[in-house]
Amino acid sequence: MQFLKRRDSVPALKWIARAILSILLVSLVFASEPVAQGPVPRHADGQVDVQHFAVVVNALTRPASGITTSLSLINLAEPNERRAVENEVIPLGNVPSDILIRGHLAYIPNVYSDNILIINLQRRAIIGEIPIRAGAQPQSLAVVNENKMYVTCDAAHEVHVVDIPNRNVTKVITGSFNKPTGITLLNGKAYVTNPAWEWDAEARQVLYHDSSVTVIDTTTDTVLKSIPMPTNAGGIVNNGESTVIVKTTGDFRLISGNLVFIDTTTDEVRKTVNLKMTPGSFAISAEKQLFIQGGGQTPGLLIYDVVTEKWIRDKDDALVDFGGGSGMTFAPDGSLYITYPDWTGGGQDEVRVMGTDETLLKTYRVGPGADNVAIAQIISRPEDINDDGFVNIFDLTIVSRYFGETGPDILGDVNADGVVNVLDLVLIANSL
Ligand SMILES: [Ca+2]
Ligand SMILES: [Ca+2]
Repeated sequence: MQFLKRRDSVPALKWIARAILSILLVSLVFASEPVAQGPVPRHADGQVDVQHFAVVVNALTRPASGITTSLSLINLAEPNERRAVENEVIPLGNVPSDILIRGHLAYIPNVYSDNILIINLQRRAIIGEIPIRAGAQPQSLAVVNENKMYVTCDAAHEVHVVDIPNRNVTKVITGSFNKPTGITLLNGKAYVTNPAWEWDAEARQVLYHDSSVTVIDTTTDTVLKSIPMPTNAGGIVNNGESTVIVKTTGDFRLISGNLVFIDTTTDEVRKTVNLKMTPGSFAISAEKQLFIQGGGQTPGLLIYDVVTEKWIRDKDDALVDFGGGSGMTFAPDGSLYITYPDWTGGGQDEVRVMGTDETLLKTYRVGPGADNVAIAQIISRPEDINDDGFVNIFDLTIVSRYFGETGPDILGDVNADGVVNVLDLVLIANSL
């Protein structure tokens, strides 16, 4: 590998760069190198640009009608509801099931494509993928640290550990999993829901086995405990302190859903609230209020206060205007983004934005089968050369590889001045 080219005309700078790189190389002897991607767009003056978006996963596939899965982007700074939306900007895989945002990157697992797509939201491009073992069926994602991501794989009854910089699965966690689906991280542990359902082909119905939450130590990637749950535990969130909240759905017939509160200091169930209905999706606000969609028979948005452990709006007092939604997420300003997918393919898919005063602020028309939604603050980071969402030693390595090269759009030219030199190394070093 060639690290320095003879075109650099300043011997002193070259010597400094060579010295820096020698030190780096020593530390990189055992580190594998990631795949380098194309240049990142940026302001020529090096200004950092922050853009606020809602990112919507459109999950409907209907090949006969030309409908495929895609991502829609909603520019939250654009007041005009039509102009704010860029629909179907990026094609997705077969049944996208989650979205996780890290900086300018979105990670999207596709259940039947055996992968997690990596998307650069700024450039509106797929920049790579993390392959998942065929048939494992990736469901939900959680980032443990800048090197490690967990993905629940329900058909494999496993949680896979992803090496983020190298974009591959390096470890598989097995244990008491049964269709692992939801995941949340709190205080050095991962909590994974096991809905434990099974399709009984002979009886042509779903069977529900013993549901549970599996607790994983995120340092050692080992299973610590299995906590029994009521029927069909799926959604899982935490309050940022010492409580994990699980939503069980029941069997859609006789058994109703529950909210189950786990104390993470003991990993025991502290409280169970019978919802007396079949709940839909749920989300937790910064004020620790749970917003829960009532199911088919009881549409409406319910609100439960985790702090006082009381209903703010129960099913007799639900917000009917915001019922019937699918994906839900809170923006930093406290407004709630709710997707309304049109699964018929009729194109009536919407995102409704509910303000903190429970009024409708916006309605955006989005792509077919609008399901998961996430909020992204896309910060222009030209220092992240390899597009893995972090500025670290891998980016320095790439600068070293292209050191001394000149011309437009060279990989490693962080400040876009047409040359890869010590200034680019310094910019990355300052962002470490
Ligand atoms: Ca990087
Ligand atoms: Ca430069």
